[in-house]
Amino acid sequence: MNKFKYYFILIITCLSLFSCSKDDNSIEEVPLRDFGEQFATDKAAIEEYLETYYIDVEDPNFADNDVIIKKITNSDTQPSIMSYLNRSTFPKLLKKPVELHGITYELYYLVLREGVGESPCNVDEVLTAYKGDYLYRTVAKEAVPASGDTPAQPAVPSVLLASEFEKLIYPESFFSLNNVVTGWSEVFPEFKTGDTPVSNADGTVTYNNFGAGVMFLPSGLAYYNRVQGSIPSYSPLVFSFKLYAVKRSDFDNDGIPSYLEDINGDGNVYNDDTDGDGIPDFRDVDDDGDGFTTRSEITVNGVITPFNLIPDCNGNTTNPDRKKKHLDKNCR
Ligand SMILES: [Ca+2]
Ligand SMILES: [Ca+2]
Ligand SMILES: [Ca+2]
Ligand SMILES: [Ca+2]
Repeated sequence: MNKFKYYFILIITCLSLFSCSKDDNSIEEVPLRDFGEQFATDKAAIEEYLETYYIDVEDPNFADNDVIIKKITNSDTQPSIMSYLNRSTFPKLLKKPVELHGITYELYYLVLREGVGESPCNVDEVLTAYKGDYLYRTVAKEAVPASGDTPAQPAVPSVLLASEFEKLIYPESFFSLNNVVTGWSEVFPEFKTGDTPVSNADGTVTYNNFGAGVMFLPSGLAYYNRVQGSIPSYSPLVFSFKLYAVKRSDFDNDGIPSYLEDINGDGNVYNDDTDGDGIPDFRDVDDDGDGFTTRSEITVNGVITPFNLIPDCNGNTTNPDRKKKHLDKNCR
């Protein structure tokens, strides 16, 4: 029996930085920081940011969900972002646990509006307008006593600041959530697109009622030790974003879109492995491991059966819970 399997080669990237020693020009390896310790540092910075910054709405009607985040100068009129935590109404700040690097990250994201259309799964493509900032702390200065003609210098505390590194207002191309920072693939599936886009006479497209929010990523869910453009290594990132459109992927080209290979329906396609061979269904061309490719199993006379017309074990095409029972070899 032939087994049709694709085996993927993992490209192991070197996770170490190298630097030159000034003394002898030898290469010195800089070890990666501990993920748990770095997350604790990033979490402190993110929570300070959430406590000390507020949302200044550019459009008071929230029609376009354009937000500018500013430092609080008057706590009576400027509620902190943290004050929206677990609120029953929008804006709503939520926390999502993410298991990665042997630790559990707490990922904060602010929902300005959920959207009314479809949600991407974590390997679909998204069309998004977004703005990105990285968080950093200024260096504290100790007080310097007066000396001779030099007057005394007061101590200057460290301050948490945000610096914009990227802004995309009119996106033209899609990003694969499988190919961006981990935080994006965790947060975008929590949002939906909007109404059907309206094409205008001048060639532009108008989007309405799309999902919009802000995500606050610890560096472990962003670039971690890597320097990315102007972003220093180990930077927490803040992205405000609007989800305009979703493009479905079919990674294994088996005729079933990746999001429909999310058998347990948690928005994550990496933890669904029907035959338990270590290759998740969305990358497994033979999901049930019976030696027949999924594509051949759902193709009749060269035409792939649409997912909603694939019968389950009982020949039923209307049972929404049938998932992929049709691929269970026990059915045949
Ligand atoms: Ca597929
Ligand atoms: Ca899943
Ligand atoms: Ca598998
Ligand atoms: Ca099969």
